[in-house]
Amino acid sequence: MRGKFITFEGGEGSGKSTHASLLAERLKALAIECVLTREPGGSAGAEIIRHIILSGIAKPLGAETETILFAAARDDHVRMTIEPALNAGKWVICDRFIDSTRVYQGALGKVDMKLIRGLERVTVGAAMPDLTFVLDVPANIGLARAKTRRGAAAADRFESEAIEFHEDLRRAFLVLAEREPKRIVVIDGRAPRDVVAERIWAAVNARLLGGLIEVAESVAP
Ligand code: Z5A
Repeated sequence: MRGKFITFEGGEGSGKSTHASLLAERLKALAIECVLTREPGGSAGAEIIRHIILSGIAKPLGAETETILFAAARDDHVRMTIEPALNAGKWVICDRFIDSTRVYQGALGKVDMKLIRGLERVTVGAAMPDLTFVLDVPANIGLARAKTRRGAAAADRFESEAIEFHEDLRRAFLVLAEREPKRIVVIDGRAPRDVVAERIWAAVNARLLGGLIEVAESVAP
């Protein structure tokens, strides 16, 4: 049986990496094999493209070119990592995926949605997420968390954008979630880590495991 595909989305420092990894551990504890991956990156070719994009050297080439670079990375990632895992019955948990392109390059970068949807059709194919979490935190909280975690290292291409950019990102993710309620679940990422983790687990259990696993009470998203 084909595995399930779960993605985590949201602004900087919203907790995507933390919760993608906690969810993978929880699934493994139930003997569900899973692959934890990320975008941009997640395969050898895509990691090279990640380095190019996040260094900022492609920024002067414009938002369309960056969009095409993200798509090239996704194409390699889907073919080399995601599809083989899903076909082998493994679950795939990915830190960022198509919704990041729709928001960063589409809603904020003003790249034509026809180009974005066209690239999605070519790169994603059947690998559409079964479930997507948008971790929602105010931009100032997310950026402060990302800064603490980064320490003395320099901010990357997107982290160094103005606070208004990050607030617009937050709103754009919420708009996407409103449009696709069957796939996208919004989780309040300001809550303590274990509360957020329980809310995510409750949604995975209800939507993908048929409610078979007991979850802690009082975990409504
Ligand atoms: N991008 C794009 O433009 N288009 C695309 O199509 C794709 C991506 C796929 C990738 O950056 C960049 O590429 C990204 C969008 C763009 N923009 N930027 N920058 P990245 O992979 O380097 O970083 P990121 O995806 O933005 O994630 P992040 O900044 O690493 O944050 P995070 O994964 O959401 O958060 P975290 O690392 O799990 O947590 C941050 C800190 O907060 C950490 O110390 C945690 O311990 C702490 N934390 C987590 N949860 C909590 C709670 N609940 N309470 C308190 N503290 C917490």
